[in-house]
Amino acid sequence: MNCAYRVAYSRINALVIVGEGLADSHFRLLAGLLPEDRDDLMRLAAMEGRHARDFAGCGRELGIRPDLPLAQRLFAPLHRLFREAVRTGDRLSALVIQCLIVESFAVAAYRCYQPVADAYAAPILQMVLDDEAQHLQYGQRWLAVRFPEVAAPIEACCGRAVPIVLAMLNAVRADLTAIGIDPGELVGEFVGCFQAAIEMVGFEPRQARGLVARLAGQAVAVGV
Ligand code: PL3
Ligand code: FE2
Ligand code: FE2
Repeated sequence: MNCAYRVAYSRINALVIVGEGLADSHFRLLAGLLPEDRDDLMRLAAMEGRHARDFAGCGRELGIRPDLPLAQRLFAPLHRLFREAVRTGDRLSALVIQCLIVESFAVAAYRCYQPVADAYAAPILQMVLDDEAQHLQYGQRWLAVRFPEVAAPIEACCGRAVPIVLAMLNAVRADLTAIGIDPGELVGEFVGCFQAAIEMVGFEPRQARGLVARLAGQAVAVGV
C-alpha cells in the first residue's frame, strides 16, 4: 500500500467514522424530539454506534490512523444545520437531514466502495448497508404519512442541506479517486438514492427529478 493511498484512506475512513458517530448522536436527539418513537430511534442510534466502531476497526486492520479533525471540520456545517433544527423543535428538518440526506450519502458511499473493499471490510459493508436501508425507511414512513403537507418544507430543507453534502464530496474528490472510487459515480449514486427516497415519501418521479436537478445545478453554479 503506497503512501498516497494511506493518506487518502485516513481521510475517508475518518469521514465515515465521524459520520457514523454523528448519526448515533442525531438519532438520540431525534428520540428526544419524537418521544412516541423513542425505543425505535434509540435502537437505530445504537446501530450507528456499532457502525462507527466497525469502520474504526477497518482502518486499524490496515494500520491507518483516521484524520478525525479534518472529518469533524467537513461534517460541521451539516451537523450545525441538524442541531439548529433540533433547537427550534423542527422535527421535519431533523428527519430529512439525517434519514433522507445523510443516509442516502452513506448508502451511495458504501455501494461505491464495495467493489474495491478489502476482504476484512467487505462483510462489514454489507451488514451496514442493510442497516442503513432501515434508517432511510424510518424517515420515509414518517414523512409519507404526512404527505403532501410536508412537501414544501422538505424542499426548503433539501435546498439548504443537499448542497452541503455535495460540497463535502467535492472536498474529498482527490482522496476518493486515490482509493479507487470515481467521485462522479458517487455523486450519481447519491442523486439516484436520494431521488428514490423522496419518491417513497410521495413526490411524483417528475417532481423528484426536478428537485434534485435544481439542487445539483445550484451546487455546480457555486463550484461544488
Ligand atoms: C449514516 O449511517 C452514516 C453516515 C456516514 C456518511 C459517510 C460518508 C462518506 C463519504 C465518502 C466515503 C466513501 C468511501 C466509503 C468507504 C468505507
Ligand atoms: Fe450507519
Ligand atoms: Fe444510518
